[in-house]
Amino acid sequence: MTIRLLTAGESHGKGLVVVLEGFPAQLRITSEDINVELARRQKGYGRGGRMLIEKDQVEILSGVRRGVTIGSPITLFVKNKDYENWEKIMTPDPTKESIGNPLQRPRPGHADLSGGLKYNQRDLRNILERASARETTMRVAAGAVAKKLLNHFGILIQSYVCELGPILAKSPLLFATNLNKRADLSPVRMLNKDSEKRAMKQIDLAKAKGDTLGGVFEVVMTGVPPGLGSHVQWDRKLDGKLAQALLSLQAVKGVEIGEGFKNARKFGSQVHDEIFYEKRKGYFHRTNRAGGIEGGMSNGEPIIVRVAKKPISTLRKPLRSVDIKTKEPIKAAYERSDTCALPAASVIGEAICAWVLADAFLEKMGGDFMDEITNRFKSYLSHIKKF
Ligand code: EPS
Repeated sequence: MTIRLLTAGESHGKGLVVVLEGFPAQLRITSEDINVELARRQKGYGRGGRMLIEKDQVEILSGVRRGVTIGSPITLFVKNKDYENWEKIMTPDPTKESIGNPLQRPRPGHADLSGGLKYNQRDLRNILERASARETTMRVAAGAVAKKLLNHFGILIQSYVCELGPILAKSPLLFATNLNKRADLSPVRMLNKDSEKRAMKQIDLAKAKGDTLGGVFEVVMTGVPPGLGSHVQWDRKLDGKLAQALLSLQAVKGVEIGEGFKNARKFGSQVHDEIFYEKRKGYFHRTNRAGGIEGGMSNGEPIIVRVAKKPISTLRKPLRSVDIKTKEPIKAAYERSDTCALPAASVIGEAICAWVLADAFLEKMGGDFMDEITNRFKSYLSHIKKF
């Protein structure tokens, strides 16, 4: 691992922090670059009341001087505006005041029960506060920095929603550079107006029923040079790293690289992407069923990952659970949440992939400052051209 990332912070605590370690010097980055991505994460049809309270704005605490990285750890901070309403409950200081009723009705599907058992916490708030997807604010902030680096080398990371609950959306025929421009215009990040309408209706239906919805989004990475990741060891494989990182996103239950599951039902001759060569283009494939990764390495084609997110587990019409104090059957706890956070998840997915790709890119190219990395990148590209 060349670069490291650690997030901290509770959903209703004072704020959220991320420390990025190992990022090269000389990268141009401003709060505004990060805020644009944070705002994208806050959007989406089906979100709950919290997004009306927050307007996530980053404060850069270290690692950047006058809009340029200096090679030291980059620390980013985002304030939770809602803390004002939670201070009595969430304050780190011992206080005589009551901290409110302990939460003791674990939600099926959430971290509540497993976390309570593991950390011996009888107030399950001590688990849910950190398990909350509010944490993804900082992964998006980190992803914004990673995207800045990748963009410098012509690598673009975009996403769209392809399935929302039972609604299937059409995939784009071409992965144009304006994929995000189009998806960002849709309240559900779908590229097709008809599916968008149907998806929004489905969210309305879920909301009316006190229920929630998940779905599938796709992240598309273009301009990735061949040779990121490695075939030589299990933990250096790029597909493995992407899958691990994406599965660490709250509520994600499945990751597919390219046409992974479809391919499993076909003959090999119908699956593998044949190799061609043209003097101007170099080596290329006419199909991309592998999703841009072969042997754990990028192969120069767009990297495509599909990610399945389960419906949010906080239900207004709760499922059956057990009171951890009385051991009596009881309905699970409910507190404000989203009906559907899939469009936001797709933006977070971009950030997560950006981080993994930036790490793989820096591992391959090496270097501690941008000019050094640029020279190495150019030399690698000319090696590929001659190969
Ligand atoms: C989120 C903030 C949370 C939830 C959501 C994501 O805020 P609150 O709990 O105050 O409503 O909206 O978290 C969950 C869905 C979850 O299960 O924890 C955010 O900032 O994205």
